[in-house]
Amino acid sequence: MKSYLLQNDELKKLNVEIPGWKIMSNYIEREFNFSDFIEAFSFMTKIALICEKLNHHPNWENVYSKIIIKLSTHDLGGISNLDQTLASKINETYKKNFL
Ligand code: H2B
Repeated sequence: MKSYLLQNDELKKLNVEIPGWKIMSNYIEREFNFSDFIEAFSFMTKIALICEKLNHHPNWENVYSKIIIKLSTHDLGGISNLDQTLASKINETYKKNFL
């Protein structure tokens, strides 16, 4: 997929299109909490496969049952359509498997 930086009007719509994500100046961020490490890591494994397919990868940290994911497009220096696509797939994966 060709990536491009989101324009202001597209950035404004993100809170509706990818609920739960905080929109920062150069990246988007969401925190997820699970019941234990195995559940958190299982979520990360599912996401990792999606990232490889998209060739788009998160900055993330995991502390036991908590995961903080930050998405930005390093090649373009900001938030792109690929970040939006990945965030949306992450939301779907969470809803489908962990809610
Ligand atoms: N992931 C993210 N988040 N941003 C990028 O700019 C990026 C990536 N670039 N994954 C890709 C890999 C690029 O470095 C490779 C060479 O395609």
